[in-house]
Amino acid sequence: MVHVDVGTQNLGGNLHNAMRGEAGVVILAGRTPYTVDGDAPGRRGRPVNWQQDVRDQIGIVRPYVKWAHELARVDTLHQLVPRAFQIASTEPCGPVYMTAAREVLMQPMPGVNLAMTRRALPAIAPAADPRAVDELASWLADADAPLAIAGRVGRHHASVADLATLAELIGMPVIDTGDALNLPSSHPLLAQVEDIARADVVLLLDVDVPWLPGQASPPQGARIAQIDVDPNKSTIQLWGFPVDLPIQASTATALPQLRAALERLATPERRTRWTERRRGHAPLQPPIASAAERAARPLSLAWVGEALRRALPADAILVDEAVTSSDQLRRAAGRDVPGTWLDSNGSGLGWGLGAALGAKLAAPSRDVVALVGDGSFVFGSPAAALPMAASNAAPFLTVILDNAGYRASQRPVQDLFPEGASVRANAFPGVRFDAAPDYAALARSCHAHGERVEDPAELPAAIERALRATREGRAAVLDLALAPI
Ligand SMILES: Cc1ncc(C[n+]2csc(CCOP(=O)(O)OP(=O)(O)O)c2C)c(N)n1
Ligand SMILES: [Mg+2]
Repeated sequence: MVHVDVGTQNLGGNLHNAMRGEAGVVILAGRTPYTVDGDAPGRRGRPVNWQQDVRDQIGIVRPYVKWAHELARVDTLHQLVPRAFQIASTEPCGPVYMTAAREVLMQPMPGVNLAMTRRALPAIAPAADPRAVDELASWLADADAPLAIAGRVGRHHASVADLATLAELIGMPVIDTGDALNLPSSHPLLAQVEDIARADVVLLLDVDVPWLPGQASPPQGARIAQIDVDPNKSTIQLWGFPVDLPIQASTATALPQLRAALERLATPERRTRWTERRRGHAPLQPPIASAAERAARPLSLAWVGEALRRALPADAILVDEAVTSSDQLRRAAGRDVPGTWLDSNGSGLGWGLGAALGAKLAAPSRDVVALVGDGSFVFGSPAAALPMAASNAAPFLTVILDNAGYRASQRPVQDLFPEGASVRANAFPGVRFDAAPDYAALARSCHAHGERVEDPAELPAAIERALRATREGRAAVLDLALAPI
């Protein structure tokens, strides 16, 4: 619930994230009162009621919402409000937006009809066309080097096991983009980006950006198939990835269908081949921090990831907004249980703290850890998020990967202008923090446990102290001193 146009604008990048992450969020915003005089209760009475009367309030959110509506009458609310929830939670899920003026909200409603709340259900997502599944199965059965690229498959937790079983059956390596936990991070068939360049059949599963230009991409002759509830990527203007067999379906339904189709094709010769493929894939090396990494000061990411892996129970939920630290941490922190790695799927930083708060509210008995960059920590409004954690009994742990700046913003300057003025002068205005706050003190001022960690030997104990604080009901913030950018 947000305040008219200005509160809507404050949703900012998180509305983008909700769309990209297919989060079914129902947003209700005020709309300035319609009437100036007359006797309708709720008419205008303050300067803001004119100031907030903007030309197109819904236009602020239009590119990001699946549906938006100005609630103008009380006698349609019993239909429109359930409809908002229905649309938000039908796949692909996403935000919806409603506005309501005070005159509407203050009108009496004799006899509330709640029948529609039970009869406006999210639509059942589509299964895949059986002929298309058979065709895809025949491609995969006889491919030399099949490869799946999984984006949001693990949003449906049961699909993680479905993907693993399918991959194991036919010996198909899987790239997990990290948009969700798609395959357990200890799974032997996990693949890396370089493997794309060797694939002859590529299967895109709920993935928005399967590879990057200039990095590994499939060979010219590779056949590319896709299973996605929105294979057109209709919310992205230019997509530009070639697909030879786009199948519109929920992967939750289509992966078991595909496995059944492959079982039907499983002759003894093929099974032998699939087993060879499976054995031929070299599992990624388990990320173990070296002695040097364990002792490094400033702290190394390898050691941070390992210390977290040792301290956290298997069902702890990690919320990832670690930006340039994320890939390495994801591997090192080792997540095997579905739903234990959450990512915004978008690019609006400032999501992590609120997302961790939400995760903790949803799973109060589990440890919830936000992994955030120092920039992202500030974007996440800690002075709002931490007190909210206190007042809502939702204590989560925040780990700040503190490299004293925006590493992600410094990199393109170095890459695109290697001889440029910034590189030559080693000066990156606005990107390196020369007056950063004391994050641990900031946390303590917001009812949270707060510590800065510089000594690698202290890290495990500091994590234990912070986790203990959260388990005793207090949010915690660990500011980890990485090498400054
Ligand atoms: C709301 C918002 N503003 C700006 C950006 C652009 N941006 C992308 S990464 C980044 C730096 C993030 O810094 P930090 O969280 O410290 O992570 P690091 O890059 O240092 O790993 C910025 C500013 C963004 N993605 N979202
Ligand atoms: Mg940073």
